[in-house]
Amino acid sequence: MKQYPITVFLPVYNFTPSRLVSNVAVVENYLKQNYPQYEMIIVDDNSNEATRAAMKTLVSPTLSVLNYDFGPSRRENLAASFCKAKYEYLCYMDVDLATDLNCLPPLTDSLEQGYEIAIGSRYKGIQPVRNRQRYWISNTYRLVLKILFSTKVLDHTCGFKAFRKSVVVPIVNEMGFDRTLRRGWFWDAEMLIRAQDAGHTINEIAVPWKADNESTFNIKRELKLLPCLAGLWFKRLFRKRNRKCCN
Ligand SMILES: Nc1nc2c(ncn2[C@@H]2O[C@H](COP(=O)(O)OP(=O)(O)O)[C@@H](O)[C@H]2O)c(=O)[nH]1
Ligand SMILES: [Mg+2]
Repeated sequence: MKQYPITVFLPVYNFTPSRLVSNVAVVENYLKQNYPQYEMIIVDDNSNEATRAAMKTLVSPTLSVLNYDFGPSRRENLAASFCKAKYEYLCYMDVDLATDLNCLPPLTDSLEQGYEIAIGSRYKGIQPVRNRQRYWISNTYRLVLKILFSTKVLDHTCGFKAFRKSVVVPIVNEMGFDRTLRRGWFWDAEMLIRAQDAGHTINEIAVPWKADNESTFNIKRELKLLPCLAGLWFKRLFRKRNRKCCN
């Protein structure tokens, strides 16, 4: 049993109702056995009726549901919810439980040891089993991030991350809310790039990960993130130039 409490965010969008109910029960059971105090917060991004109805059946003093009528936003509403966490250590995880729950304590222990951010990584030593299309998209994206931002992180996108609230909330505020919802999954990369620029400590931990058949991934939608990616690149370029001018 750990010595510290934790807030767990579960982002949800149009998820099979029966799986939602059983997976939330699995998470709750795991937290009960491993943490002295915990809370779970479901972040629903304007899901369909069936998913919302399933959420209503999930009544527990340790669970709350935040229903947004603006979405799907991928990460915007999730990030905006971080300030509502009751505890200093917070994490989010995909509700399809693609990452083994036993990987959660190493993440939160890293925070306890002094890291400010701890992230699950599917590319540390191992390559996740994925279909060919996702494999190439994912590896191309990783290469682009490395070339453009010199990031040290190997896997920005894994939906299994933990933060100190006092560190992540200011970053979220600095990033602002993208009302166009174009940023999508790039939110994760932008947050980690900004965190590295600000000198925050990040522990990247290898996690086993299994691809789930239920996926909201859509390449046409994800391509909308490209202007956001270019925007951050230019912002950093000008910041570097200004710094040089001042020196
Ligand atoms: N709140 C919120 N959650 C989302 C959205 N899209 C996906 N999710 C959730 O994010 C997690 C990962 O999504 P998934 O479709 O499995 O992505 P994949 O594993 O990369 O194919 C799951 O828990 C989804 O229910 C969204 O727009 N808003
Ligand atoms: Mg998934």
